[in-house]
Amino acid sequence: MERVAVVGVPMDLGANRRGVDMGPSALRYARLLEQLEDLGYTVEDLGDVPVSLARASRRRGRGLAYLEEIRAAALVLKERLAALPEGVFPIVLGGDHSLSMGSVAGAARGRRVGVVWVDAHADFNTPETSPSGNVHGMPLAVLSGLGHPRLTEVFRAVDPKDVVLVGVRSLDPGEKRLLKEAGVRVYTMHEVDRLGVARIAEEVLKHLQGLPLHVSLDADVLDPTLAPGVGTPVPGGLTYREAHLLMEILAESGRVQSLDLVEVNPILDERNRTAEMLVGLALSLLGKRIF
Ligand SMILES: [Mn+2]
Repeated sequence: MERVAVVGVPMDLGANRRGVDMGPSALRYARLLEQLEDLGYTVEDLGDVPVSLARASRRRGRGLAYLEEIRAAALVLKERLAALPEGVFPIVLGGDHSLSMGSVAGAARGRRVGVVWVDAHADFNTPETSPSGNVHGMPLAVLSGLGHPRLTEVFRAVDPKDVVLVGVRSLDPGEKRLLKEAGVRVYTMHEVDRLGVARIAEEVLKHLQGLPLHVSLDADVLDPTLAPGVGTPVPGGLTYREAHLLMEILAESGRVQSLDLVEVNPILDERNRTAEMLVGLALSLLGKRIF
């Protein structure tokens, strides 16, 4: 692929920390588009998807927060990606991770795809298992067909057996059970330590053999010392080289066709280093090599 389309989703309605809506700007300021052009890509910035200005700080009551607002924004994203010409590689800039319901469903265009979800969390909660009611803890379950029917009816897009999680180190109890029942393959940080990222990446490619791949990269998979600008930091994350090596090996497969960069919160960041980390990883995934 030689053409890249960048789409921003300035959404924080799925999370309870304000500021992640500024993630798309931070990623653009980190020179994502210019550096992709330096790699030889033709890059088009499609701008941002409209997101409701409902104020997350004014949330009232229980239940799923901002279900309809999130659904609407993710649906616009889904339609935008599905309308891209074949051969254009979409990069979606978040925004909280609930946007990935739209990006995966849109990039898949109704076909079978493999999903590599690189995240400290599994985002596999349902309204029944979620401790918080925040939708950004649910998108991978929704994509797999589990969750609120208002979401699964439009975003169900993958077989959970075609989903692999990498870098996980924080799971809710109900989520663990659902992941096992659904047959999602999970590489926690325990496996990263034991097996190393190179072997995991090769196993991921083998497990998802023959499928086009969507990579959903949550900034909180990185160790918080490298990526402090996230709403839900968890100690013990991927190192700089582990994260790059994972991207480099996935890039070598030639099968990655779409990417999300999510959960960058510039308010919590230090001099935009979290956005810069994610941009560096995107470049590795799109073929930037050391030598
Ligand atoms: Mn996530």
